[in-house]
Amino acid sequence: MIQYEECWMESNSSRPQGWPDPVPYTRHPELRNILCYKPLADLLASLIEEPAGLHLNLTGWVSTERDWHQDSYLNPPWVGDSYAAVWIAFADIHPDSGPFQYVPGSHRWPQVTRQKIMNALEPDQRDHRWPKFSEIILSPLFEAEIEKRQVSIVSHLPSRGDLLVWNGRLLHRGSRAKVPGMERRSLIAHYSGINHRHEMPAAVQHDDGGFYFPLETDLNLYYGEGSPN
Ligand SMILES: O=C(O)CCC(=O)C(=O)O
Repeated sequence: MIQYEECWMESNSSRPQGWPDPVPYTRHPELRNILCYKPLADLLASLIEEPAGLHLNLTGWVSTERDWHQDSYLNPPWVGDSYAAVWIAFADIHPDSGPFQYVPGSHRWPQVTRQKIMNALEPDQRDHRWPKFSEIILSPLFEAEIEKRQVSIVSHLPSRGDLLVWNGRLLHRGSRAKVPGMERRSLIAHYSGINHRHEMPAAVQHDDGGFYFPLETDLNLYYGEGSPN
């Protein structure tokens, strides 16, 4: 199991539609075709200044309801800013469905570090569930920072086919749906610079130009003894 992907187990695996595991792109060429599409690969490479390798998919069709976080502290420290994520709308997104929200400019705030947040957790909270436990501590602090700085929160309400790219330091969340369970069709993908993930197998280049990490995960954790598709 790979650490960052583990971070999403709690809030990703029980959502309807999509796949409960974090790496369906390793089994489905259709996902690789979309997410390694050359114009997207070129855009990501220009932003992080190195080719970007795909390593995480969130494919459920409701909000993750994952509260405020930055992706940077969820990753190992050596990844640094060689990181970007994309949010692709598969339908027009309704404001009541728990849209993706972010705080413009928060990528320039002082950074939360993984070391500090780990130190703040109880020893028995430092397993794969640690991002959920860290939320309990961090969400009120992020809320207070938003209040203190008097900054606005943007609800991302894309039309079908729109694509948003965000920086690993950006404060963001999957907001709580006003209508519980309301559909929110999206494909979310996370990428790291291919030279910044030495703990992962070497990235593979897709025919279309983009890269992906050929990660293996224990699918029994997500599918029991059933075979995934
Ligand atoms: O849109 C969402 O539900 C949240 C996605 C998110 O926070 C992420 O991919 O890091």
